[in-house]
Amino acid sequence: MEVPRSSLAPRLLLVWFVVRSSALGAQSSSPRLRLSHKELWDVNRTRVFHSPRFGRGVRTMLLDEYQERLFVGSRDALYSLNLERVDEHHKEIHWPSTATQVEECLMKGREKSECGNYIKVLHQYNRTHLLACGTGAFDPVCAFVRVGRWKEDAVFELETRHVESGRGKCPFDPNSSCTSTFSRGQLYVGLYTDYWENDAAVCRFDDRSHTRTERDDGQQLREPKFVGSVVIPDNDDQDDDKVYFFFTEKAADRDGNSNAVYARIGRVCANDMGGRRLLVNRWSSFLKARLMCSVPGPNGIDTHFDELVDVYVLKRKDERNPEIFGLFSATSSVFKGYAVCAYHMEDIRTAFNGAYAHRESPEHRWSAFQGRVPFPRPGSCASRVNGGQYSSSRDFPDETLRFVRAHPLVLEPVRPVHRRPILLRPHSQQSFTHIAVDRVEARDGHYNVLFVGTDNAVVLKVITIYNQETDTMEEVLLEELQVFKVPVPITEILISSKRQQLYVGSEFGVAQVRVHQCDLYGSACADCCLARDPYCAWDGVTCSRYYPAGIYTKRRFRRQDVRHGNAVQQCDGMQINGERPEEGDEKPVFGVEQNNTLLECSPRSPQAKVLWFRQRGEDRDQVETGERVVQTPQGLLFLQLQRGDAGSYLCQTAERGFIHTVSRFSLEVLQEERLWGLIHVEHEDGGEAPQAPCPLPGAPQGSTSRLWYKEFLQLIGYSNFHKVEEYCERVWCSDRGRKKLKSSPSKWKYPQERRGRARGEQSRTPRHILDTRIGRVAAG
Ligand SMILES: *[C@@H]1O[C@H](CO)[C@@H](O)[C@H](O)[C@H]1NC(C)=O
Ligand SMILES: *[C@@H]1O[C@H](CO)[C@@H](O)[C@H](O)[C@H]1NC(C)=O
Ligand SMILES: *[C@@H]1O[C@H](CO)[C@@H](O)[C@H](O)[C@H]1NC(C)=O
Ligand SMILES: CC(=O)N[C@H]1CO[C@H](CO)[C@@H](O)[C@@H]1O
Repeated sequence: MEVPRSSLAPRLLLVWFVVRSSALGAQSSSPRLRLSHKELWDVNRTRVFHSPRFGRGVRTMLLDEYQERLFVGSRDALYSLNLERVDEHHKEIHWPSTATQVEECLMKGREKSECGNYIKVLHQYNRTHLLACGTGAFDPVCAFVRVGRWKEDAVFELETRHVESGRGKCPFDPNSSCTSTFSRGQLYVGLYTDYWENDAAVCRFDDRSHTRTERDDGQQLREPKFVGSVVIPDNDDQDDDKVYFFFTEKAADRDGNSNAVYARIGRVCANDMGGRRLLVNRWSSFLKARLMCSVPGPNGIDTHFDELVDVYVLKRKDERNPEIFGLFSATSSVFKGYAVCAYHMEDIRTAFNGAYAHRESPEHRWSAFQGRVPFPRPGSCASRVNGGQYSSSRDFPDETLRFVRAHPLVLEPVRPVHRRPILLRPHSQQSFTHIAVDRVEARDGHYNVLFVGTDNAVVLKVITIYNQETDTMEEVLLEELQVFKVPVPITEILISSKRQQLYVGSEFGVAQVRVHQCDLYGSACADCCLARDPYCAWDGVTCSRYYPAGIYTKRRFRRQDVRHGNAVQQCDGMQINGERPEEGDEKPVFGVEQNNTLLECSPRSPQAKVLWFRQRGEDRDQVETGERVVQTPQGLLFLQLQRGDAGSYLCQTAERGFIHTVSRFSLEVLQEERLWGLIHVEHEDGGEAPQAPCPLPGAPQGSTSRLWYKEFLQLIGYSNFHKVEEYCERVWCSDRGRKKLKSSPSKWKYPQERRGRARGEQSRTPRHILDTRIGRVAAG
């Protein structure tokens, strides 16, 4: 139903509250893994193509698995990238606007940057050629690009002799919204066809003919923003293929609320040639429906996400029934919310086969058209399904054509699967810009893995799990990947399931990112299970790629529980694989009396809860925190350390019922006077001191200020020699210390530690904490 959308903000706020307190929003929004760009590099999971001449980013991308190339349209350039390694052996076509074009563009008062040739349309035209169209300095152009038939042909050339006008196929303005799809020699486009952006149209072109929507017809299109398009067969008869367009348009409401918009799905027959006497070169089959994505609220008032941001069509084996994912936003002056809804073709077809929306005049409400509907049914195709009576839309009776022209809207909206979003961010700091979906077979079923791009170079990897019993949706945020160094908006995401790669486009370039890197979750069974990543399973040794049964039948067993993440059940009685076992070594930590000391422990997963215990003999008590002992995200912080604080501590994480001991510490408390005395002596003592095992950090090479640490140990009267020695090595011989850490057999690294080390810092510990740590003081 077309319900006018008036006061959005209060409703959204209400929903935000409801969602917050309901099971739907009860999950934390922390990812299991958060990887910075540098970290993605360090683990060899990404490559980035960034040509020096690469200007104004990615406008369009085309994946060609057959030729193993990724074609990219940019400003004044087309690129052909290597799918395996986007940053190696690329080919480039320079295709700027002509000097005349630029001159005329500038004369129209446009900026120089706008007068570039922005490639916005790029399709596989035939076995040997691509079709490319660009804005050509507000004078759209189209041309063929020769790519050769075989990958060995290795050609990439613009057919410069046949550059033709691209009017109607590509917009004038580089920023204009535009969508296109190509099928069987036909180009289907949704765009603004003119310089002033007055004429929005959905068009079809082949070599000889074209079809389009009516000009200036607010019933068909009203200031649309085009988002996506796809050709989907209805049945075995090709003549029944439909082209679907996704867009947002202004609502034509009684109350004249000019800001209200609706998300739409529009549909035409792929073979629609228009009528013979009526609707010449106009669609005889254009219909549209509202694409609904809303959250049920109390009192039956729903909050609607009406602005379609992006759409992804997940192809299946059954070509007729892909799954459709829409990324929506709802904006108010207060905040911006996002939602992802999924749609089944069955529901889409039902809507289009249902009642036509009708109203007597713009002052009336929309209702179902009650009169006689002509035959063939308006909006259907000239195909066998219609009795084979009509070989072309040109033969359709006038009555059918007149009806479809007057009733382009169907009454029932298309509702999402489960009648609710599968992903909901009612209150988001980030803007979501793009979505792509991969279908993954796991041990306990199939999962749709969503990859959602943001405006700050991040891709979120998420699965959502529907619980039938409670009719709720659980969102599992697996990874948060920062795919570009700079926080640019993500403008494209393509997936190669075959290669298990994402190709992500932005202003900065094209990044290739592997969709999974299971070992990063940790090598223990529990870490792997708790991650709930359908791509990953524990194979008895490591967390690695999960292959469904039959592909690698040799594998004895695989532990994975995506639905519940029940590590207790999956990994019961299993060796935690030598990784910080329950009875592992205690890490010695030295604090100075009256000073601050941090026992560092951050959980593997930001989703885990950290618990601190103090061990006294057999007894283990939870540490009482308060003003002096503070639990921070970096660990347990002691302010003004006291002698009584000395003892054994352990840090545990709890996650989905699984308890894991992360570290054990033995905290020793040193007396301040003795330490100070010692450091002073050393500084004044000069060259006579015997060689220290390594120079003090910051001290010039060969400096006299060297510390003989054994003497130091004796001075502070330390009995437990080994531990202190180890401590000193760590503090003073930091390089060696780091190397030692790196080569340690445990592969696991905490995300935060990794991040810290990558930046050449110790950790993300705040500066003031670092500065008060004994390491600093002792180092002088
Ligand atoms: C990095 O990954 C590529 C595959 O993307 C592989 O060919 C290469 O050997 C890897 N390099 C290292 C150092 O692991
Ligand atoms: C497009 O829009 C952006 C911001 O909305 C603006 O900065 C830019 O100049 C516009 N034109 C082009 C050619 O990108
Ligand atoms: C593909 O289309 C181009 C442009 O029309 C044409 O020159 C070429 O011969 C075609 N190739 C094939 C294999 O049909
Ligand atoms: C040995 C040591 O670390 N001493 C420091 C303890 O804290 C005080 C005040 O915070 C410092 O002045 C000492 O240098």
